[in-house]
Amino acid sequence: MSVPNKLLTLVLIHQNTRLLLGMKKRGFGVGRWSGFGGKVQPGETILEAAERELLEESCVKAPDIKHIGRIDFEFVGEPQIMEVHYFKATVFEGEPAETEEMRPQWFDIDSIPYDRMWSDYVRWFPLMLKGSKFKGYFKFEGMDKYRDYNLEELDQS
Ligand code: 6OG
Repeated sequence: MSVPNKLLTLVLIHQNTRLLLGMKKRGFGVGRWSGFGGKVQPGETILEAAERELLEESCVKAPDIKHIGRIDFEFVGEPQIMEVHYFKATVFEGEPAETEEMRPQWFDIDSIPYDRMWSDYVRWFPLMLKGSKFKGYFKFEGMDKYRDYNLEELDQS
């Protein structure tokens, strides 16, 4: 029997040459820099979940948040696919602040800490930075390496 996908969100705030990332302080992906996001709850849309998680984890709201991509992650040995929906924003309201889950920090787009991020980031980040939409699939073996992947660049967003 097939298992329904686990729906997750991830939001990137990108302003010209800088990008806001958060250090994950607990739970899945702890110790890695990442965009802000989490699980879609029953009764909310994916967009609502993206906005809620962004606020909960970074203390900012992003009025121009836009869906830019989807990647399905398979973990070898696990039946459930993680379906992650990516969003991008260029403006925000409020001040990024540390929460129980994340410590936000601005990075220059020339010094993104790929070695301390999920290893898929280096593949799709260039598409996100240049304003393209994308769709992909990664098959992870453990937490660090992926065995297979494909990534398709869609139209410019
Ligand atoms: P919580 O379960 O803590 O949210 N996430 C990943 N992001 C990328 N780019 N690659 C991965 O490789 C990821 N695995 C998880 C999705 C988890 C957050 O971490 C992201 C969510 O934003 C497999 O609520």
